[in-house]
Amino acid sequence: MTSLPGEEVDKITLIRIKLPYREYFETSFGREYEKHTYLIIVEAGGDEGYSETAAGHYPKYSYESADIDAFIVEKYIIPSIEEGLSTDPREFMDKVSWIKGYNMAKASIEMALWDLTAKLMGKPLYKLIGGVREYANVGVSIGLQKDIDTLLSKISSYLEEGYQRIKIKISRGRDIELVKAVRNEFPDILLTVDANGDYRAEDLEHLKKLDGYNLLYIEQPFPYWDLYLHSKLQSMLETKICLDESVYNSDLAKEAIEMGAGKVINIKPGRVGGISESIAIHDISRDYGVGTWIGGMLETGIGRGFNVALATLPNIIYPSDISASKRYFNREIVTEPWEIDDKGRMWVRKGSGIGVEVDWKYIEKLTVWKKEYKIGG
Ligand code: OSB
Ligand code: MG
Repeated sequence: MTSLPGEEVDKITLIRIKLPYREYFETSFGREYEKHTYLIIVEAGGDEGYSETAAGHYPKYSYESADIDAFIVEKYIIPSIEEGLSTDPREFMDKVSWIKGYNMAKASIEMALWDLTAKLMGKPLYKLIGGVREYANVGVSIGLQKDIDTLLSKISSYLEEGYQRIKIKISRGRDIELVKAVRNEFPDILLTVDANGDYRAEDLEHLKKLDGYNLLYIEQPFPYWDLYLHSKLQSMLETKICLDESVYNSDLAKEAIEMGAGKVINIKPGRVGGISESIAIHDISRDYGVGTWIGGMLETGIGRGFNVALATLPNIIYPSDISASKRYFNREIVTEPWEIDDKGRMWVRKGSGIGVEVDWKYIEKLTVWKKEYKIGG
């Protein structure tokens, strides 16, 4: 990476918000009815960078949550940087590397620094990080539904909208019959399943039944810490395994690939600690011939801007979990909702950084609390 501007950061603002989802989202770890996150604003050189934490209302996807991350920011991250911070995201990561874990908390600031850096350079973020196209190829992730008919009708309307790939959530006891019904109705679509780590060693034989439905891959069948079981299942299957929760840094990406724990990697910037680490995982996967895509955390229009930028990288060869704003929210916190075209592409914004305008009036209504931290002398 070439040299980045490195202005001095003046202020960091954290705004804890909640906003309703259009409908609840159910996975093997439970239902979420509202988006809970905090927004970050970093200020330097008269410009502002934005981001949000990917962590949700409760620590169910991982040990992080919006409130836990806000605490980590105030208690450990701010004291590590308050004497002075340059806008270079890599310097920020060095300063907080002593804090174990909490990748989403770190990423919430690292990503705002990338947005700000791109703005200071007057460049769209996707160009700064080496994107090779001006759009993301996108699919949709559909939660567990009340019955199979509802699932099938949702799939058919998302396909009509243009989504290139359908992912359905599965869990122990709610799997084969869903896949069978979907394949029956839609024999040729790009189809994947995501278990969010619900299965255990005793399910290995059962999971073999997922072979034979022509799935593009099976996402995260086992808990995040269990690369061994993933490698065992991968050796029993024709279908590729895709790792999500398990891969939280680039060393793990390399080792998971080498031990045969998966043949596809879902990259989420929050989960891995930001944009730099996302690029590192992207590059390592490419070196091994492993395809990647960008995952989603039901982000607001701010987080989505980063996901779209990352999805323009060359080794993003599968459709990403990046859907239109209206799939998540009745009203967005950015002034222009994200949309897809009829070929299932989401186009990057032309402005510098992630290129979104924020609807501050609406955010005021969604605000639970707000804090400001002065940085440097
Ligand atoms: O496992 O990919 C996941 C949402 C929240 C937490 C975990 C996951 C998801 C999704 C939704 O699948 C992806 C999206 O549309 O943002
Ligand atoms: Mg997943």
